[in-house]
Amino acid sequence: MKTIFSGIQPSGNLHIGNYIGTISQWMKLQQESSNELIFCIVDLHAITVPQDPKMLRQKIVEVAALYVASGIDPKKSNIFVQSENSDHTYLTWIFDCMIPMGWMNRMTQFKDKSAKQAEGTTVGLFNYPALMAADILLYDTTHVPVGEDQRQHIELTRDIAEKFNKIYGETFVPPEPMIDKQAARMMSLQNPTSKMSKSDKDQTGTINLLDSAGEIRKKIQRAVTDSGSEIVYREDKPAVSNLLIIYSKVSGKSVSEIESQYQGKGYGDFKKDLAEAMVEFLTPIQKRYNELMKNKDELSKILDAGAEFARHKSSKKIEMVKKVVGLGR
Ligand code: ATP
Ligand code: LTN
Repeated sequence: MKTIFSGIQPSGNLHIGNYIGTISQWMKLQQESSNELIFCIVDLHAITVPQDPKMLRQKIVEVAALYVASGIDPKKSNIFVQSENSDHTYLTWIFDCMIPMGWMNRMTQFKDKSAKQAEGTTVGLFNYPALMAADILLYDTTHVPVGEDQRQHIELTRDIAEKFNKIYGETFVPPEPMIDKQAARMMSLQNPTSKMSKSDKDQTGTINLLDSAGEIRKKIQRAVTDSGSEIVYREDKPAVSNLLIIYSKVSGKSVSEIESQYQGKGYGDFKKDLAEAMVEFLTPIQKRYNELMKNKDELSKILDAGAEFARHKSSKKIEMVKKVVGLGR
């Protein structure tokens, strides 16, 4: 049996990169009935950079609704909000007291994110990977489906588990990352050298799951392409290759099928069809999302049940940790 844990920050609008890179992997894992699945809305991670409190609370509910609308089935998966289980922050402190500074200093995402913080970088942003390790290790997670940018954090999580086990005896399961080779790093439609990101100030390169049909058509129409007119997946064609993967993932066709479909045709036809495939793909997700947001009772019940499951499972791990570390009486 696999135990799967993953999370997304409610720090903005979920986009097609989040969906293709992670949520679609979660859906596949959901099809194996023996898996235990835990999907978290990591609001404590979101506050590592400034957030407007009202907006944050709204985004937490929106992200939860998008998980369900995208096909995460609450009968098969547990969905909960990170801050509703304080065991995450408790375990983070214990990890803080055993992680060498040097390990944290190596984290490349911190370097990127802190460079963007105009108001100064917080200790929380530096400590972010320790909280992520706590998220994962609290639940005896065996596999963590994420995008490529999270690989280093999962390697650190493994190192923390191994170090803890060495000092205090077998307590944590070192987890494996699960990264979809093709979809691990979807790029901005405006700049194929930078990752599609929800915190990107310029959202014209990002297709959000809740974008209207008009916005989707406009963004795809304006997407940058490469020199030459061939529609092929090739290293020297990063923009077109990115669009081909997106097309493949939203239409269910393989990349080579799409390449042959557009042999001898121009970018115009390709982009027009891609936009329609995207609209067709997102329409049912948006419909379900709107239903969930209209009547929040269903969502509340899902999140209450998820939090209860999470607290129940993690409390046993915390008891064990306190005992081996020598905390309390
Ligand atoms: P931010 O811009 O705030 O860092 P983000 O868009 O990178 O946000 P996260 O909440 O950090 O999104 O990531 C959620 C999940 O989606 C992670 O598993 C991450 O690896 C994955 N992910 C994010 N962006 C992409 C992308 N462009 N391609 C593939 N996967 C992605
Ligand atoms: N750091 C991740 C989000 C995240 C996560 C996790 C992913 C927090 N905790 C645990 C997988 C498992 C991010 O920013 N994408």
